[in-house]
Amino acid sequence: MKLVIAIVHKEDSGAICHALTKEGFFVTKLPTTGGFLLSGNVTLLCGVEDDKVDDIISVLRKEGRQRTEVVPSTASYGIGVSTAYPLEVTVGGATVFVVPVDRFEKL
Ligand code: 2BA
Repeated sequence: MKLVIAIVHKEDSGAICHALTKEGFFVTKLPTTGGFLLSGNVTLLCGVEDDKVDDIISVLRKEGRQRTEVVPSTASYGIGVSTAYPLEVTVGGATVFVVPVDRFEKL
């Protein structure tokens, strides 16, 4: 079994959760904050059998959109870093970690 941890844009999170649950996956949605932009994103936790991991990644690929975000010049971003000019960064459709699960129980 694997735990798929996916960090997605909050605007895509509803469609992604809907698509995952429609396909029969169990999902937990956590409100999170990116350390660089310091803006809200969403982290999804999905425990699945090994052979289903690629199906989840296909849904994320389909529903998650890459975006360009502009950090205003007045903003300070990250840990104590600030920019004199507006800065453009590309935020990916999803950042995905797949980790092994030693034990899974529902009590
Ligand atoms: P943020 O940390 O807010 O980062 C937003 C975007 O800013 C990133 O998009 C990347 O394009 C840029 N960025 C982040 N850190 C940077 C740095 N140290 N130097 C230059 N540019 C930087 P993504 O890479 O698509 O990441 C989207 C979100 O996924 C991140 O939001 C963060 O919450 C999470 N994330 C990405 N990589 C991660 C990792 N290796 N570990 C943990 N979380 C990660």
